Amino acid sequence: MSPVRADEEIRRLFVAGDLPVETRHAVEVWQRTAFASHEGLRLNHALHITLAFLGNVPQARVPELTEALSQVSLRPCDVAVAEPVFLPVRGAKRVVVLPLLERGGELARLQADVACALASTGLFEAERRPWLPHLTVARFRRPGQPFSLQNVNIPGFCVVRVVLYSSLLERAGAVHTPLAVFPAS
Ligand code: 2AM
Repeated sequence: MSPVRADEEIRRLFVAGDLPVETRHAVEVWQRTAFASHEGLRLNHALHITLAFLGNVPQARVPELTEALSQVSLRPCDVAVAEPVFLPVRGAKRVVVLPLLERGGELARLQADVACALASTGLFEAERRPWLPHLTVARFRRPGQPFSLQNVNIPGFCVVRVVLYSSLLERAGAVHTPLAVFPAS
């Protein structure tokens, strides 16, 4: 990866699959009840399926990423929402996630294609650990212990668009701004 110059404008970037509005609402309803009495966690309302986290990238290189992503063949992906999991698996927990399940592997293929397209720019290196499709629903303020959570009953949904997001870390939480949207067809 090329070094970043001190005078370059930098963006913190990631690529994610978006949720249909009904799914977003269903997750929010579940979050409100499930975490009502857990003040040690911050609910995540910026719900998305992270496909690739790029981190800091010079603004001038965003068009290259957009071009690479536009070459990916995007097909709609059907997924089901599984019961909540506390991560990391070992040790004190940092997040609560809803894993996503799929039958045909389309979402996993989409993630691999996105990662490959991004890697072709030299601005992204795929993670070695296997990708876990999930929605992060809450973050521990301090690493903590798991607790029992209400079952989820959120209908399955279809991922129909992929978005290149810029993430600005503010005091009140991250602000995510879409830079480019890629609809599935
Ligand atoms: P997650 O919440 O789906 O796990 C934007 O910051 C998104 O990128 C986050 O929602 C998070 O995805 C993911 N992310 C943030 N920091 C990351 C890192 N250091 N490595 C991998 N993914 C990261």
